[in-house]
Amino acid sequence: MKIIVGHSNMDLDCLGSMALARYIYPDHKLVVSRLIHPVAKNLFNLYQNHLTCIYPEDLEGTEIDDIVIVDTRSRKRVDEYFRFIPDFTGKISIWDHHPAETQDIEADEIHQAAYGSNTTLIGLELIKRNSTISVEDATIGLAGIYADTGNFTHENVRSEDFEVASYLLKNGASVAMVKNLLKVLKEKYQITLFHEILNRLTYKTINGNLVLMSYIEIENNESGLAAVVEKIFEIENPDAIFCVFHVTKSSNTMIIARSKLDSINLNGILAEFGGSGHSKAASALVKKKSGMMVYGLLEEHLKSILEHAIIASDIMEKNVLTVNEEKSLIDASKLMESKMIGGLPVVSKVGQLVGYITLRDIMKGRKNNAMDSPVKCYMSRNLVTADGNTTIREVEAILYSNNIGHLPIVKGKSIVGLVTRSHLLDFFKEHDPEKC
Ligand SMILES: [Mn+2]
Repeated sequence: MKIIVGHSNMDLDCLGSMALARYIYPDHKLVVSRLIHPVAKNLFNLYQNHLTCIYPEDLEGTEIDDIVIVDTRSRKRVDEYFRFIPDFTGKISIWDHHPAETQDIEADEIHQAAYGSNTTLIGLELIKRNSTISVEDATIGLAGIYADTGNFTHENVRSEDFEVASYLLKNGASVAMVKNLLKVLKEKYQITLFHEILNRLTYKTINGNLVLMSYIEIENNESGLAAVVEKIFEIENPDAIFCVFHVTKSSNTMIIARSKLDSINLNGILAEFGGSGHSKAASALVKKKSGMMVYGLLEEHLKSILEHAIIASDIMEKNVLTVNEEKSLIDASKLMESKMIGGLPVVSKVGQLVGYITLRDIMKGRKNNAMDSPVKCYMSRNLVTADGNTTIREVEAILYSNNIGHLPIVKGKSIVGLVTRSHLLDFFKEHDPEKC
């Protein structure tokens, strides 16, 4: 017998890959994991008859001579199948979009590319072969691409993901169905937990970073907790979130964390608790300790390890051009023209910040034929300012809520810098590309 397998805890991309792989390997049987990730449960329930699959136990005592592995190449993640065929010596082909690692399975054939989804990798082969596929498989495949690329918004997305999505649409994939299958919080307990965490969320500013933390006790270790944390992270949009779950039955404690800043590297932070993952998504399992204690330790650890958030004085323009309040509008307008700027902070003769004058204010003076008037007659005096320690997040909020494009940074009554919208955009381009 020849078989196709994906990784344990099958997700949508894994199922999408398996559904499409059957067109490359029509003589192979699909073997599905006994573990299905909560995000893929609905899809699997809906399509399991269509997929005509067998289970790992069915492999026991069967002669297998060819295995195709999709969406993984890690031995650990396919152990569930190989356990039943310990003497397997046949051919192994791999289709995987994950990066290679040292403990990977040795295969006779490896198809790899870092596309956003693994379904894309297999879909491209079908495009090459000019294959026509069923509406059901097209929908399953499309769900896989949407899921692994975060609806085409994750940084991993490639043009090929769009190309295969387009191919699947041409083959009749239903976007309405995909939308329905992609609902993140499917289980009732996930929704309950979602509300519970929201209710107990604490907002902390740790070294200038906005960090959300929550502590919850749950009876059993349910799967799908990470999806709940992610949903809250998406809605609240802090710099990082740390949810601590204490499982009363096993008295183990789980920390699930997400971050959006390069400066908050979760992999490093959770290493202290034996955790691992990526820099922006990681988790840890702490055994046999009081949950509240773990929570307390985590908070202390964050205080000591989190880098200071970037503040206004880090990104502000320090050599701020100003104009004296006694200067004429004509002088101010010449100065702005020569520097190609639209506004200037205005200072008194002792150097205190007293107002801001823009080209628009000067236009008013021109209309009134008053270009010789001093700047102080036309400048705006209601100034919004901030001090140098204001975090970037706060600066952004100030600019947007006051609908202004420049924020003078002051020390006492003196201007020490200026942050403009373009400074902020430059900063985001480098640190938080999602915002651009
Ligand atoms: Mn995948």
